[in-house]
Amino acid sequence: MTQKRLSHLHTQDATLDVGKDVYVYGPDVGWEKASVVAHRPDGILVQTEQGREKLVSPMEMDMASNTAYQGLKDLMELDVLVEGAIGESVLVRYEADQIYTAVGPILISINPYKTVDCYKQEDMEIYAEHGNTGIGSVEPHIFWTAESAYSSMKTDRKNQCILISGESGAGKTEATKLILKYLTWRCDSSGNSASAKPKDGTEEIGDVARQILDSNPVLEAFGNAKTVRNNNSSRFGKLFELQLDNQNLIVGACITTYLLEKSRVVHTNEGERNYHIFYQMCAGGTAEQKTEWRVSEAKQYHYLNQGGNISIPGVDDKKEFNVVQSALKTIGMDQEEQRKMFRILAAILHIGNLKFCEKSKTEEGIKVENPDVLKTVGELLEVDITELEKGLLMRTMFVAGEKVSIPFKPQEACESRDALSKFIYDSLFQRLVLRINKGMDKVDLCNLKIGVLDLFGFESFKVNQFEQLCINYANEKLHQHFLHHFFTLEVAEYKQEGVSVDQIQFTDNTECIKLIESRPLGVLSLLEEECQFPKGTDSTWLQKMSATLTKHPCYEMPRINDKAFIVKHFAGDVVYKIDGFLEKNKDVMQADLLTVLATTDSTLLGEAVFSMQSKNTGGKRASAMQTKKRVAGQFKDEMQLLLMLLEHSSPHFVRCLKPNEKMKPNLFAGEEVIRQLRYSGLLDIIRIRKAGYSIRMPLKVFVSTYLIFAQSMRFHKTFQSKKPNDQCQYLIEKSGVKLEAGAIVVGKSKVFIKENMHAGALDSARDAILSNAATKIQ
Ligand code: AOV
Ligand code: MG
Repeated sequence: MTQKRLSHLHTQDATLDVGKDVYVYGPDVGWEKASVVAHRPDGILVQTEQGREKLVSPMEMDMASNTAYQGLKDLMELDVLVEGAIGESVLVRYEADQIYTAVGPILISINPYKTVDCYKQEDMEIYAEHGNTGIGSVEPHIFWTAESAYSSMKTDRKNQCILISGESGAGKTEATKLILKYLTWRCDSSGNSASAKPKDGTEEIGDVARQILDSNPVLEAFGNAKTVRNNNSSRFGKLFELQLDNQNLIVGACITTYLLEKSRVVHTNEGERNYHIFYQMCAGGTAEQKTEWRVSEAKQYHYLNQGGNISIPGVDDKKEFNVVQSALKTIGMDQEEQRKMFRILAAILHIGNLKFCEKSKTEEGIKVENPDVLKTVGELLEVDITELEKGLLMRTMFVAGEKVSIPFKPQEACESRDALSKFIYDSLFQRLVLRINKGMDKVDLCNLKIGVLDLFGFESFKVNQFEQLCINYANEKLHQHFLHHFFTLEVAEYKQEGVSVDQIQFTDNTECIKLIESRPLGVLSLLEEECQFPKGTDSTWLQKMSATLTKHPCYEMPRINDKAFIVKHFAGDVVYKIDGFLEKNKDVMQADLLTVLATTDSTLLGEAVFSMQSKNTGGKRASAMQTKKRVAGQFKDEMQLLLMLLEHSSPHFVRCLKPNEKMKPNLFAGEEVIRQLRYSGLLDIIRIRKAGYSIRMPLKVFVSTYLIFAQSMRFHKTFQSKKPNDQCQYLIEKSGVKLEAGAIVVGKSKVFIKENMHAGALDSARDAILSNAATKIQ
């Protein structure tokens, strides 16, 4: 979505006099600092700080800031509010390895793509001691946000949630880990902890903290993968809830996950990898383990070698496998349980290598080309090999009440094979999350919660599909929550107080959300509907969308490719290719194969399959043929639930930014950073907060603070009989302070004051009276 810049200049502005400092805009470089050299008929000649001369139009210039060069801790304190100044200030900090900046209560974090030395024990101690006193006394930091969530919880006795957003690779997951590191330490060592620890040793808090921290390597091994945007991209969303008791100590935690990208198990694009755990097994399994799994090198497996990326620079899969195995132990999975799980993962790799071909020219039907692989799969899954083979080669149908078997074509068998792998992997992942929670969820002992939300970041690839639509939809919902918190509530408060709301303008994303989730005419509803038509295809779905949504402001048809549509997201336009949408949304698994899985002798697989079925059918044991809620519908419900939860907790926002697309340290692409700040609504927030009333005092507080202005009137009946808002008005007039129009507005229950300096002026006037009085007495 194109958004307006904060301001621009005109030739006659005094700020453009020769010799003045300005910011100039260039399409590739973004904003640069420069000074005015001369005025020419066709523009203004400037010299940039790098010494280049440029002819620019006043439209592409802004006046320079006198404070940005200092790299301000809080962007709200900038003297001029222009993009160039914001970029300059953030850059100055970035170059000094200060990756955090505050925007009022919001934290901006720029991915350093290198180790920065600010997460030590001493650093945590600083924030525990001073973090609650505001950004004045400490540097903005992820620990500062964590501390403010913790201290708000303590004082307000309300659930808190830290919401981390940003594009893929911006640093959300790293931020989440740092927050957990801080909070597990903080709530374990806070003043009252020592005396509050149970003496009988039944609830060793340290163990819970360790379990919480160790759940991360496990979840990352199973749910993260290399994409072209991030070598450790989270392919699922997660909400991590820390549970605290009435003494504010951690007693447990619970993880909720959202929509694991299943398709990655069977297919990866160029330059990408499957989930880390598979490569870790291949690289780090002992000889004994590998014999049991019958697994060799990663490059032997179709599921692992498609993207061409077997290893990630700087990552040692072998070492990671040891970390994961020991973390699995911490979360309570013993050797035997781990063994069972790895067998099933190994089975998935072998399933991917199964090949099918026609039996022969004369004989109808297909066969498995590599029966030895089939045998391995059957043994690892502990199912009957003949039944498994049947399930893979043909489908059972009921025709006029009679059971008939219809053989697949080789291509159909491959699809069915892949569906089997996806189902098994997803079931295992869900079970793993359940398993982690089983060890640490202590909701009964919990009094208040601090949530940390780490969703998959906004994505726009060359080819975007069903998964990207879900991911980007989730980001829209989160963005809406953010906007609602900062703007909608602000507008509502002004309106309620009878204060003019002219200045509050922001780029709302309601339309885009409506486009995606409206019923019956929204992208997801139409998809759902098409999935119900026996003859529905991706193309018929697109036709329906084109017929009904073309006029929507956030929907567009691409000019060249007719098998795609464009959604104008808050973070940019994304072209979605329609191929595979219906199939991914239906997510069907052959009933016959499900029946085979249900007969497994592996307790772990049986449990995983059962818990998956229960989840999809509301707890009833499903027959293999039972239909379930489709993927998009289920995801939409989950998002709805998440949003409800967020609305009932106090939010703290962290906005992660990518300094460049190359994943490189010390490289600041100014234009990229400003683009992210712009669409994330942060520039709007700075503008509105500055223009708006940052100080709000209840009428009574205002009267008692500035009562001195009433002087002799104070005890006078006429003053006492005035209504509180008239009293405030009277005090403002009597203060003698010269105020700009609208600088202070008396609302129905509060006095609204613009920026600190106006309150400062009132305070100075009051102090002057007080010190005068004091002198007189002396
Ligand atoms: P994401 O969670 O926002 O992307 P990550 O948190 O995985 O992004 O960060 C990507 C990579 O950036 C990490 O693997 C680190 O190498 C580096 N990084 C991020 N934050 C820091 C930091 N504070 N210090 C040092 N390096 C950092 V995605 O999950 O793709 O949306 O789906
Ligand atoms: Mg992540």
